[in-house]
Amino acid sequence: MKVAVVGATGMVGNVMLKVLEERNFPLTELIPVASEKSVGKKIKFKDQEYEVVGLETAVSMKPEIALFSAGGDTSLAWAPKFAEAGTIVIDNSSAWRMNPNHKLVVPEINAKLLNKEDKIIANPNCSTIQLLMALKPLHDKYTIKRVVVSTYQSITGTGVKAVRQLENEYAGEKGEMAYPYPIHRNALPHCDVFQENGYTKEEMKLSNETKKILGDDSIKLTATAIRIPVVGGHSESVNIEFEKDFDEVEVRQLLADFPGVTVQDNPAVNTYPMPIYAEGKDDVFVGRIRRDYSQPNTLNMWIVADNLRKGAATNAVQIAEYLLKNELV
Ligand code: 11C
Repeated sequence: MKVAVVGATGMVGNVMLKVLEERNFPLTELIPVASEKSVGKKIKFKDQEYEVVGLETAVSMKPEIALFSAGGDTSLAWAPKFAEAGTIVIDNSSAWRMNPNHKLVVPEINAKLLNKEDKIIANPNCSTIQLLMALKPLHDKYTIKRVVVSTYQSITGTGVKAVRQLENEYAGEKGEMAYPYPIHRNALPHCDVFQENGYTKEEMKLSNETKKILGDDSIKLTATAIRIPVVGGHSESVNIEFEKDFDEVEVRQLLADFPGVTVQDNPAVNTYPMPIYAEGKDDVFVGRIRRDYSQPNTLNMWIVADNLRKGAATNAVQIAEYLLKNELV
């Protein structure tokens, strides 16, 4: 099993390599792929060194699977070339997510849709993945009518330039800016670019991807996405109105039973999810679970996950594992 990691020198690519190694993914050959300026660099994987190659070379090596995290343009241009060469692409960009010919997959939710025809599979946006991991078991039981979500997103979602901006500002040094304003000691109500409807792209991804993954266009979702000076993960304050009434004890049980979700909810001893705890972990953490007293059938909760792990790399590797387990590759 030859596996290519496209964007291997980037933030998500780096975590993809880590996750492949940790989960002991049964690859026989790793093909780290990056842009021309990184070609020839060495990457260590399982005590072995691999040389970074360019995209053209990687296609000619015909990997069985390619995990892509190199941006939408690279994905649009190169994923079809890999697919033509017989490679299954699992793509972490937004390029294919809303394309009706491609599946948008969170393995715990809808991997069953996958079949041998799927050559380019889309990995959802990080803030969508963690939200849906907590919504899915509740939607199945009580049917979601409307969701109001506010996100508190890690600077790692923007990339290495944003991490450097925060570090420079923290150290009181000048440097390149990833954001239009300082991020240290600040909160920016601005993730990704603004659209004509007043929402940002990130906010609309939450709504559109939710409908596609849950296979239910009737779910109403409105989002406000905020960037905060945090590194370990994204947090989300979520208010959900259901068709049916729920039992709080059952809600906790449904969440605790869902694979990949950990309930951290004991206010009496100040137990609740936080990015500082979620960092480096694969699970999605849910807490502050409580009935919204202001209207019927409505629940509040707080969801935290490492956006580079379950929000990106881990989800992509889990898709690859599913393909393997079900002989789809
Ligand atoms: C952020 N969610 O935190 C973004 C990063 O569509 O895959 C990932 C963007 C995407 O800014």
